[in-house]
Amino acid sequence: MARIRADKMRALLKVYFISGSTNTAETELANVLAQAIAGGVTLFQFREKGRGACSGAGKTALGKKLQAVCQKANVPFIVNDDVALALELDADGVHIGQEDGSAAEVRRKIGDRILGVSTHNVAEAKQAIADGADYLGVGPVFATSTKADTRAVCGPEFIARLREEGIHLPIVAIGGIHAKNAVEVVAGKADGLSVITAISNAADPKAAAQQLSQVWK
Ligand code: 3NM
Repeated sequence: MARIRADKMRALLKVYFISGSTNTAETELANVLAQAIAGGVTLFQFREKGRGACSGAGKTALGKKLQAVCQKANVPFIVNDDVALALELDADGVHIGQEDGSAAEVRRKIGDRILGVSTHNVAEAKQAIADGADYLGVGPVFATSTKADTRAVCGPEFIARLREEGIHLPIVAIGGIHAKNAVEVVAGKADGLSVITAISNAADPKAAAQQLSQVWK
C-alpha cells in the first residue's frame, strides 16, 4: 500500500461526515450513516467523544458496526484519535487534534493509512505536513456548540490565507457548517466540508448530505 495521492484525498474530503454515539443515539447511528452515505457522504470519521461516550468493548463494537456500513458502500472509515482501535479494526485512517500527541508518532504506527490533523495556524499546518499528514482539518470556520473546547472562529477565508502562505495539502473545513453557509467555505478554497450536526441532527440525513454535496456542483 502507498500513501493516498492528494487528488484522491481531495475527492474524499468533499462531504466528510463525523459522528459518534453522543451526536446521534447509538441505536440510530448506523442507520443515519447509511442514509448519509446514500445522500453523497464521501468519507466518515468515527468520533466517540464527550459525556456518555462508549469505551472499551462497547466502543469497539460500535466502530465495527459503522465500519461495516462504510465498507458496504466503499466509503473509507477514519477513527478519531484512537490509534489502537484503528489498528484493531484495520481502519482506513486516523484523525488527530493538536492535543492528541505527536502526528509523526501516529504516522509511524499507522503506516500508509490516511492521517488527518486538526490545525489552526500556519506553524501547526507546516508541522503536520512535516509529520506526514495527508490532509488538514481547519476550524472552527463558523460558531459551533458541538465541541466545547474549540479555538476562536477563524472564518472560511482563513483557508485562503493558509493557501497564500504556501500550505497546499488537502484541507477540510469544520465547525458550524450547514447547507446554507457551505458555499462560503467552498469559495474560501477548502477542498471539503466536514460536519457533525448538519447531518447527525437532520430530520432527513440523506437529504442533508445531498444538499451539502450539491454545493460542489
Ligand atoms: N472540531 P458541527 S469544530 C469536532 O474547530 C470539531 O477543530 C472542530 O461540529 C475544530 O459540524 C468541531 O456540529 C465540531 O459544528 C463540528
